[in-house]
Amino acid sequence: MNTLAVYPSMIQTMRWFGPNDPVSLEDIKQAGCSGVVTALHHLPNGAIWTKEAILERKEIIEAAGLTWSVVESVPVHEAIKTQTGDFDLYIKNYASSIKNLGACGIQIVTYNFMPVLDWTRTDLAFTVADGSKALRFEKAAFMAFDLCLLKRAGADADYTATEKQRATERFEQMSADERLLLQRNIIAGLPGSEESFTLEQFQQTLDTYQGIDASQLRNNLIYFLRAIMPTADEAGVKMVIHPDDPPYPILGLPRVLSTASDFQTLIDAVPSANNGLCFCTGSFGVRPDNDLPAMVKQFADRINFIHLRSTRRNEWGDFYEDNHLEGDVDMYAVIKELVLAMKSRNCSIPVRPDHGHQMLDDLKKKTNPGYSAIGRLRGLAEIRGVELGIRRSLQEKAV
Ligand code: DNO
Repeated sequence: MNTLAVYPSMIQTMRWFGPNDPVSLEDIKQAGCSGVVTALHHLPNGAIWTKEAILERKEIIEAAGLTWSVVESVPVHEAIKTQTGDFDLYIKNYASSIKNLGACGIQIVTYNFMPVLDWTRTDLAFTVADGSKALRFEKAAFMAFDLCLLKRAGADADYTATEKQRATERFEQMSADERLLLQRNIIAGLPGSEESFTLEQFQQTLDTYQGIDASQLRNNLIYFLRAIMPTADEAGVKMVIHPDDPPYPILGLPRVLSTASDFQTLIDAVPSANNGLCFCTGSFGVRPDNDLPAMVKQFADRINFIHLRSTRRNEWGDFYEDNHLEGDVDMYAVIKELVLAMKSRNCSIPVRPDHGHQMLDDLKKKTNPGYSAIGRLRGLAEIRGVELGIRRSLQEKAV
């Protein structure tokens, strides 16, 4: 008899970038996962995901004995975010993809509404004390990119005199190669972001946001959700928005999903139960004013996908990705709230260890930044242990 049955457990998954991912489905299975999180990365943003293409991918996953638990992501075309050009057509295409996914039995879809860049880091190989490599966002380097490499019009007004001085000093310390690497890290596209730019293209894309402030971007998001949600409801698909990473404005671009109040505004505007959240502790956790366990409690009915990762920040606003149970995120308290949420909803929610350090044998390999096998295996193993301990002690208390 499974004495823990009354406390449902999370569905353990890992992200898989498709057949070219150096981490195989067999690796993911050996890590103890039952599910896979993936997307049709080969399709351009805005294209309709046909049933044939979805089923082809689904069969590959199922042949390995796994389930396609979550789509991450069906990317939102930039025209939808700025409401320009063919945005209505792209919304229709998006709805068709959702309908097709639902028809193929895939019921959770992640997306984000971050302008231009998906997640952003300045350093993809930051060596931590134990010799493993982590992803890092260093504010001075980011400002140096903005002010000295991109030379963005308006950047000057976005920073204080002290920040500008730090940025210039940082820039002067960098070699030509380091400057190029920084630029590449920021605009050449991180895994899953689907977009990659040259410096000129990047500036042109930033320019498309002229005149779009946070309230306009929020309206565009609400417009998009109101348009697609009836299709999602009919198809039985839960939409889960991923928070901004980092969770504050960068490059003069607006942000609309960085705090609890941002998400509350979204569900007030579009109340469908399928308007949900991808609860990413690494993204939300960068802001000290986000109380993560309280957010799980507040949105217990809306969290339909979980990313567990912990960041460690300093007084400058820099952060790096720490081990999953270290850093600023109180992982025990977050997992406990998640266990309670699943209990009250009587359901299991898919989770993935979000990122991991490049470590051990993976240091010798070419890996997708953040998505090497061994670091994620470690993260998942730790999370799994914490969850089991919590479920078991709650269960024992109950009997
Ligand atoms: C980074 C990821 C993000 C995420 C998207 C969701 O590792 O968490 O790229 O997949 O923002 O749309």
